[in-house]
Amino acid sequence: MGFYLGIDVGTQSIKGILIDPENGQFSTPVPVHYGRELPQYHSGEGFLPHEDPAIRHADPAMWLDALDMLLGKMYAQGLPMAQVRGISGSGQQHGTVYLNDRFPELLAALKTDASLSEQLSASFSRKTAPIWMDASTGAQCAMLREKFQGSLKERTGSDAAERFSGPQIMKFAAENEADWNRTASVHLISSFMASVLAGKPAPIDYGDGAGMNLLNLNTLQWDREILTFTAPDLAEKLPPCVASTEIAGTLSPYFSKYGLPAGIPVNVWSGDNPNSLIGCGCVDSRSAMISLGTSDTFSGIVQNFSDAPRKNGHIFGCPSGGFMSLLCFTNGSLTRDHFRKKYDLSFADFDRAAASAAPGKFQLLPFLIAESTPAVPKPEIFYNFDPAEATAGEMIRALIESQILTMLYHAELTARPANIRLTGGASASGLLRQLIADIFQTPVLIGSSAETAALGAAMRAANCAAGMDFRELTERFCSVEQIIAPDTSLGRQYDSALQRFADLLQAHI
Ligand code: XUL
Repeated sequence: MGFYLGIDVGTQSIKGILIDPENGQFSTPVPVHYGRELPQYHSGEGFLPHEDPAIRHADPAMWLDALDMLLGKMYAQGLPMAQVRGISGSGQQHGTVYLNDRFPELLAALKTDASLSEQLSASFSRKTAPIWMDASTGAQCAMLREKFQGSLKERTGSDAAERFSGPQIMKFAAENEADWNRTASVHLISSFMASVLAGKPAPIDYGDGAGMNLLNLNTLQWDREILTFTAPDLAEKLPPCVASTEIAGTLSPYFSKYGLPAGIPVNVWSGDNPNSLIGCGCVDSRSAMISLGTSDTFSGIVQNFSDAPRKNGHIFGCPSGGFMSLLCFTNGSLTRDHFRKKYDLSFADFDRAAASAAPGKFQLLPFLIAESTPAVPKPEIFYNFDPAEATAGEMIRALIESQILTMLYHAELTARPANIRLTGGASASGLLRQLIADIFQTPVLIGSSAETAALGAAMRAANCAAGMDFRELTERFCSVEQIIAPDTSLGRQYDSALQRFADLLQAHI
């Protein structure tokens, strides 16, 4: 039945994985790190340096070069590219790519003797793409809130959020009128990359489309009234929005240079969170997912939009049907890493230092960069202890525990989930695994792949191109390798830590 390719265009790197559904096996993920392998883009952490910490943009040509480099690496490694029968992908959510009217013609004319960036850079109507870490649209969010009040969340599944595509488009259209007029289409990173593979403009899916503050989740159509308020002629500039199971087109002959067969189905791409939910093996509302990546996220599945949590976070389409809830905590791994470097510790010593401190003793609000949940536009750290008196271990434990307590606090759980599927780079840490189990008092399940966004994309490719059922794919690819049981003797201690964390939040935010 062949192989299926999943590609994940993340914040700091792009990754590819091949799955073989017949044997339930997947290849070792192949990565390209933008900062290290594409230094010409000066984007060490995946975005261009800017003196204003609220401005976080990337050069979209970097993602094109990364795609060429990734497929080149996979081909050179001898992976069975000629036997690939379908492709799908995952993009960091919310980022927008602005294209002029030459985009369709340049896509259709791709030649194998030049790179993607050489051939497609002339189609950008805006040189840079704001990514999900951008928090510069406070004024636009305020306008959206004033105009639509609570109905924005009732319609789009989210209150106005700085990083969401709608407020970003609104800002660009208002501040750069001439460039906006030259913009013929606005794509998400996911639909932009799918367009490149398909050699023609691709639709946006309900999973990633819901992260724009523009899609009405009651009707699954772009909300005309919100579009009109956001930017002139936006309705004409957005691709259609479709279910995540749809085909975007067939693979452009350009990719034959990497041994891939032209004409195989390209599934519409989705966001990294909807893809991770699939790759993690979350198939129903009993499981929750925590992803510890550049950002930390907490997600669950609901069948109906009307059943979704209402107060915090966001609702997106779930690629296997229904909807997913998502809480995004911007201060994830980058913040853990900052503390690790501050104390000059290796990863193992970082964990050891935290393990040496007492559980649930101190809490802090770790907003080292602008935070999404709760919305905190300016970096600031608040403590309920004197940081000058704390040991490195106490400080690190306070950070990690508070990052988990904020998930529990904001998750609006009516009952603890039956289990938590854990993914993302930092999920390799034994300490983080145990602390999540202890603080949530819920078993934590570790799957066989940490690259759940790329794996989920590959599983979606097999579903789209070969009609394989998601439950069957989950059984084959999402086996549980390890179960971490909570230490029930710590339940009471963490209940009071949660109360102290809530008091700290209420005192400052
Ligand atoms: C979700 C969010 C991040 C990005 C990058 O709303 O902003 O999780 O998708 O991972």
